[in-house]
Order: sequence, then structure tokens, then C-alpha cells
Amino acid sequence: MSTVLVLNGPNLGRLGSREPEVYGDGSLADLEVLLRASAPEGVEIDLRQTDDEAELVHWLHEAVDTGRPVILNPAAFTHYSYALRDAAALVTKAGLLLIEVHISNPHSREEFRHTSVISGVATGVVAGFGFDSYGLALDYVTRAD
Ligand code: DHK
Repeated sequence: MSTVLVLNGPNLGRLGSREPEVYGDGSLADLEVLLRASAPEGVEIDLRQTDDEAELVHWLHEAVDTGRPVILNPAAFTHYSYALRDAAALVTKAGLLLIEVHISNPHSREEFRHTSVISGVATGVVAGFGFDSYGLALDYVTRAD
């Protein structure tokens, strides 16, 4: 593995100003800097964000076609997007890692956040540790891949 895709769903482009009491005050650019700094030498971080479900699905197809592991924060799509679940299943069925991450702990929040349609096809889930959720996932991906 030389590149890890770090894919982020809707509203995560607003990190830094969006509900800082829930998501912290770091921006997506700050997250990118953190992950690049903690990635082992030779591992590239390709961090992207979209509010568009179709674009996120296409990025998962790209992961399959290029054989890249994925760290995925599906954001609100977590809770209802069967299209994203099916695309995530393509990744893990291709033998690639797909780690679902959340900044907050959705299980301690509103009831609609307690369901993830992604978890059942993910390699694993890390939630509730702020930006460290991504760091923990990256640590696993770089050791296991
Ligand atoms: C981010 C979101 O945007 C929410 O829709 C999810 C997740 C939780 C997070 O904690 O990273 O419910």
C-alpha cells in the first residue's frame, strides 16, 4: 500500500465551525496535516470530502479499481445510505480494508445516529475519539495492509 484514501461525507467540510462542542474546533485541513504527519514514510494520505452521495460512491469504486485501503467517515450517510453500503461492500469484498470512522460517538447521541448501515460491511469501526478516530484507523491500516 502506498496511498490511503481518507473519504469524508456531507457537512464535514464545515469542521472547525460546525458544532465545535461535538466535532471539536479543528478543520479538515488540520486533520489532513495531522494524518500526513503521523503516516509512516512512503504512505500517502489522499483526503477528500464531498456532500454528494454519488461522488462518494464513485470514490469507493475508484478504491476497488486502484486497490487502495479506505478510511471512511460517511457522516450522515452512515445512517441511511444503502448505495454507500453497497459500494463499501465492494471494497471489503475485494479484500481491501475499509475502516468506518466517526469523530463523535454516534451511540451517545440522537437515536437516529445509533444505526449504521455501513458497519456491517466495514472491516472495523472507530468512533468517539475526535480526530484520533482517524489516527487509530490509519495506524491499523498501515500495520495490517
Ligand atoms: C459525522 C456526522 O456528520 C454525523 O452525521 C454522524 C459523524 C456522526 C461523526 O461523528 O464524525 O452522525
